[in-house]
Amino acid sequence: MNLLSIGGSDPSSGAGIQSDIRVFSELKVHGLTVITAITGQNTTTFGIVEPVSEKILKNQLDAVFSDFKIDGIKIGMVYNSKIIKIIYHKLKKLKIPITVDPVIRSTTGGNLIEKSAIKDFQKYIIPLATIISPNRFEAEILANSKINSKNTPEKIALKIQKMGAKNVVITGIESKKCKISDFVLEKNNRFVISGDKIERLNHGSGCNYSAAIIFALASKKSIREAVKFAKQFTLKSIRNAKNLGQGISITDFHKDNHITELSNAINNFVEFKNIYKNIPECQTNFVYSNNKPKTIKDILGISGRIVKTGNQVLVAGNLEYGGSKHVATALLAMNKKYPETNSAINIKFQDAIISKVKKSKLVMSSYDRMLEPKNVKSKGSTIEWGIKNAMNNSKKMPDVIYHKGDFGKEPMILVFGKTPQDVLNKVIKII
Ligand code: PXL
Repeated sequence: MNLLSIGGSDPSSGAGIQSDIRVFSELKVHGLTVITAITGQNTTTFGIVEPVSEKILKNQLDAVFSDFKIDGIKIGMVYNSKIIKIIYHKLKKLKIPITVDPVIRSTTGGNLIEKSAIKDFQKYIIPLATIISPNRFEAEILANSKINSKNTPEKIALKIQKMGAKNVVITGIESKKCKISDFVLEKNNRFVISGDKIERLNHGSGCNYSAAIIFALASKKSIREAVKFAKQFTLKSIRNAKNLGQGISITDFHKDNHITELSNAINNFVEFKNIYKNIPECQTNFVYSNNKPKTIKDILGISGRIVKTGNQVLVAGNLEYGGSKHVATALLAMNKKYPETNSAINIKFQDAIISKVKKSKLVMSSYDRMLEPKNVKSKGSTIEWGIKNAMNNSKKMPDVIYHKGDFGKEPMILVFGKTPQDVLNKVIKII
C-alpha cells in the first residue's frame, strides 16, 4: 500500500511529514511525501516558516502521481492560498480516500496557515475530504463559531460538512472528567467515541490521528472502524510519548523497555522484607542508563525518591530521564570506565552489609570523603571524584562502592550492575 502525506516539514520529527512517515512505517506501508512548507521548530520553540515555490510543489506532485498507485492521501499543513489551489487542482478528480487534518497552530504556538488562506482552505481543501478531523479549536475557527450549549459539536460539524467534507470528526471534546470524546458526523449518521483523557502536552497526536485514519480508510474500513482504530492508535502513541528534546514530549509507538525494566525492579525492591531498614536518611534512588550516557539526562531515575515513612517504603515521583542527580552522577562516572555498567542504587550504610559483601564474591571498593581536595569540593564534583577514586583503588570493576561520610554527610553504599535486575540480584545477596 502507498500512502501520500502532503504537509509541512518539522525537523524535530514530532509532527508534520516526518511524523507521518514514522506512522506509515509503524503500520508497515510505504509513505510518499509532498512538502508544502519548511518549518524551523523543535520541542520548545517554533521558528519561521518558508512555503515552497509553486514550481517545486508541482514537481513533487507530478513525481509521485506519475509513478505510484496511491491508495490514500493525508493533507496536513498547506500554509497559503497558492499552495491550496495547486493541491486542489491536482487532487480534485481523484477517487481515493483523502483525510484532511486542518492544522492551524502548532502545540508550540507557530502559525501553520496564513489567516488570509482560511477562506480558500474552506473552499478548496475541505471539499476534498473523505474525513476532516479538526480538534475543538480548529473546528471553531473553520465554522467561525464557538462550541457551547447552543452551538453543539453536532451543529459545528454540520456547518463544516456543508462546506463539502463527506465526514467530519471533531476530536478532543471534553465530556466528563478524565474522559475525552470525538464527535463523528457521517452522511446520515452521527455518534460519539469516548476514551480516556491523558493529561499530557505532546507533539504529533493530531498528525498521528489523521495518518492512522487514512491507513484504515485505504484498508477499506468503514468510517466508524477507521475512527476507532485511529483513536486507539493515537492513545497508544501518547502513552508511549518520549521526552527526547528539552520541551514537549514526542509521540511514539513503542514502550521504552528501560522504563518497564526499571519500574519492575523498583516494584520488586520495595517488596523486599524489611527493606525500610536499608533506606538512608537522604532516601534511595534507582537509576538505569541509556547506552553511552553523556549527561545525567541520559539516565532514567525516580524524579522523587524511594522514601521511608515508618516501616513503609513508598515510591515518590515518576521515572524520568534526569530524574536522579546523585546516583545518576555516580553511574555516569562508573559507566565512563566500565560501559557495561548501566544501573545503580544507593542504600543505607551498615557495617553488617560491608561484612556480607566481604564474604561474597562481589567486588567492593570505597573512597574517603575526608580526603577530597578543596578544589573538588568547591566545584561540587564530590561524587564523580569519589567514584573515580574508588575505581582506581580496585583492580576489577566494583559491584559495590561505599564511603563513610564526612561532617554533615551521610555515609552511603552504592550497588552497580548491568541492568536493574542485575543490581537487585546483588542487593538481595547483601542486605
Ligand atoms: O501537529 C500539527 C502540525 C502539522 N504539520 C506541521 C507541524 C505541526 C505542528 O507543529 O509543524 C509541519
